[in-house]
Amino acid sequence: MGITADLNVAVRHDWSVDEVMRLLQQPLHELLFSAQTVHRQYSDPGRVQISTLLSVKTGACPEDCHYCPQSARYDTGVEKQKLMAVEAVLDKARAAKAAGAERFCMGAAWRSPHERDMPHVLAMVRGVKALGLESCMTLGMLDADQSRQLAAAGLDYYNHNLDTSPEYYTGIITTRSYAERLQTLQHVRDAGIHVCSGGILGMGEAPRDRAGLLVQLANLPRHPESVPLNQLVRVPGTPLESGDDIDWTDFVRVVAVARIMLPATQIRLSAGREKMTEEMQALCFLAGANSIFYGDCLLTTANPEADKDRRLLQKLGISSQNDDTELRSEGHKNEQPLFYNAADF
Ligand code: SAM
Ligand code: DTB
Ligand code: SF4
Repeated sequence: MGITADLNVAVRHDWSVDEVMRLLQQPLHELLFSAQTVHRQYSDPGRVQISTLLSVKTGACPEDCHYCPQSARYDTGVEKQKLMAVEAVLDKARAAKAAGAERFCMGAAWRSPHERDMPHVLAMVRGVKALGLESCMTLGMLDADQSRQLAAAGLDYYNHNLDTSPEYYTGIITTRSYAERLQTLQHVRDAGIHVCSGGILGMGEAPRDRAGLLVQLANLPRHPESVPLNQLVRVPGTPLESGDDIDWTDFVRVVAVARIMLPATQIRLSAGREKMTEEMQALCFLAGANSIFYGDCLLTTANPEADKDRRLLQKLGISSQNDDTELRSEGHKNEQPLFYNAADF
């Protein structure tokens, strides 16, 4: 196929949808080989970054995202919860750190944060940083001033997903535009916060929409430092409660192509792992995924139990990125992995 030579693992910002479609259509073995070639030039394939999520404000969201259990428009049975107290959030952050998380991600079911909420979320960021954790927030749309305030508090990452291609987007969300999402990402970037932006696969989109999403992310002026790839969690009561799931090979293909297009980015295997087999997750890691959400719960839905994930990573010989234990004495080739500090990753 010869695509590996052409890739030249450069950090590019000029991808076309047709070009990405050709990559997505590669036989899986060719694509995996190319993705691994890129991955090994930028990262240790035996390490994954570990993030833990907490919903700090749950449900009653005014937006209409068709996938989301937290929209006030759908009857999903999600229990509403007002913005949590800062100390309660920090208790959860301490527990996440003790369990081995490197990054603590706080999510709020808002269209955008209200001014009265800002002092509280800023205190959460400062508190999480003081624990020695990386901080991430996802609070909806931000303006320039809110972005600067979060940056000044020490926020490391802001998550704001493009979700899908611009073309497919209008059938999924009507209450905010794609352009508004891009504007928030620009504010976050301008404020000096790392950008975390990705999408959801399995919402009925065509392969061309998957390519379109990846092109949007890769052609940003700077690549997002973090790209979460979620497999749709179908929640009863949402407009997307039923439909055909994405085929596992297509999901793995998107991970591999994301790795090729975004060589230095952390690619997170995010929501949907509950329904993925261990074999599929292993293939996603082989395709270049190098981050996961760790902990029994995502925002409102289940994630694999922490023990199960620990066992899976151990079986695969993968350790956490912040683990000081030297896995391999030299490089990461031809060495038997020595298992890390298994008690806490
Ligand atoms: N309200 C904020 C916003 O939407 O910007 C932040 C929280 S929102 C729940 C964060 C992201 O979670 C969404 O952009 C979407 O990509 C993902 N998400 C929500 N529901 C999901 C589901 N059922 N399956 C997979 N991903 C989902
Ligand atoms: C992201 O891309 N996935 C996470 C995080 N960013 C905030 C959220 C997944 C939510 C899955 C549905 C739920 O648990 O409510
Ligand atoms: Fe609200 Fe975010 Fe859910 Fe959309 S994804 S309904 S903005 S919580």
